Amino acid sequence: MLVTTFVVLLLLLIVFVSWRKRVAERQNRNRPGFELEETPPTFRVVALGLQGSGKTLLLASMYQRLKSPAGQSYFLKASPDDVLHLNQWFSQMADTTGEAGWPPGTAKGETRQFTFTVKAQVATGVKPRPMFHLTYLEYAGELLTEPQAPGSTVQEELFADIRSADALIGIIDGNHIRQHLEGVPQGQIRLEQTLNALVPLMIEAECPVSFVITKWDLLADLHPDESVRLEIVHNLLTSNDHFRSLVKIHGASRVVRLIPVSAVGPGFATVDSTGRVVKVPERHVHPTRVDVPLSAVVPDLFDQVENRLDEDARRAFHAEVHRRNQMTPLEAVSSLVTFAGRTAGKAMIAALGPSAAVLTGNAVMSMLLDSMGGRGQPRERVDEDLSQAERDHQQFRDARRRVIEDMRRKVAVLEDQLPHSRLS
Ligand SMILES: Nc1nc2c(ncn2[C@@H]2O[C@H](COP(=O)(O)OP(=O)(O)OP(=O)(O)O)[C@@H](O)[C@H]2O)c(=O)[nH]1
Ligand SMILES: [Mg+2]
Repeated sequence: MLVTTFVVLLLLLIVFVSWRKRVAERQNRNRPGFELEETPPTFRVVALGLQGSGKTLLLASMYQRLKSPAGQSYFLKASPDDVLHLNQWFSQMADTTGEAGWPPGTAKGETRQFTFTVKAQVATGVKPRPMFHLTYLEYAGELLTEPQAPGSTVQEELFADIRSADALIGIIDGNHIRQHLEGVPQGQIRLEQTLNALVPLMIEAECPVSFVITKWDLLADLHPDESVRLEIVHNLLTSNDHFRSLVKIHGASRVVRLIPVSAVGPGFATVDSTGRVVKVPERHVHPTRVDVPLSAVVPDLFDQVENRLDEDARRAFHAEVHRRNQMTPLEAVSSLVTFAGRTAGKAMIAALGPSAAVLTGNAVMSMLLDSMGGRGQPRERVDEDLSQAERDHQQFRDARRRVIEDMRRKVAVLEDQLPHSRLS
């Protein structure tokens, strides 16, 4: 009898507690001004490359590849004015009829920041929503090597952008590598020049760094097996002391990548007897891996944060990821503020480095925690008991997680196909 009364009382208590919790949640939901929306954070990318190394064509080709969600869950949206420029470069590059030639090199005064919004479909029948922004600086390569004209500030601004970048991409001209391997002295000189200009700028960076070999199509004859081809290039680069020391320093806490790309694809161009890159008539562009360098930015930044945490902070971080997976969206939003104030949260913000992303710290933190939570386990269901706003938010977070997983997948495919793409 006593036991039955105790069990009944216990059940009543459980029912009462869960009812109070629901009432409190409902009150929270109706509280005016409670913000479920997150401001999409911005990650700044700077590609460092000398004059003629292929920065502009890579940018144009990358946008062309990612402007629709074909082959991945996300796509890039740019301003109409930026789209005009990107399309113009791409069409001129792709045109093998008549005298179209290549798009002209970027002039010193033409520095321009492209802002791409990474968008994804959150639910069927709903307009795609912005997940985050990526900015990409387009500038004249000569600014990296030539003295600044008196009174001009463009070079100073470029170096300030490099210092505040969330990711640096070192562009190495594949044509110079080809020349070097063929024993043409010019190739070796230009490659040395490139590394002399890039390594000092990258060595002190706190953000992830990667290297891109452009004009990969021009290296096709090096070896029939692409993996061996990259190994040859990898060995050539690591024979340079400065390059090797950069990889050693950065590789201690993060991945340093070597990504071979071609803005035009195999067989589109060739090198004539005077050493100029010329188009082959009637060929079509089939860009190679131009989407990978940008796809690696956010996953690499997040992995770097995790690698920089000490043992305790990492444990707290994983516990938070696990807890977050069980929470309602509302609980997840409010717990984020608490977590950001705790030691592990502060360590994470510090590990993000002096990046612009920190300004929108909570949104980045939410992205980071969610992206880790998605690894290997399905997200919790969309709870029947959630308000519409919470359900929307949950769907938004699920879509954002899919975007980052897709980006990770692209990098994983690269590593799988070309093991030498991992320098560290
Ligand atoms: N074969 C081949 N040639 C390329 C590729 N990308 C660029 N090129 C060649 O390299 C030249 C320079 O490319 P750009 O993209 O204009 O170089 P950039 O780094 O923007 O140069 P600056 O604007 O002067 O700093 C092009 O005109 C092409 O001849 C590529 O993927 N394959
Ligand atoms: Mg250019």
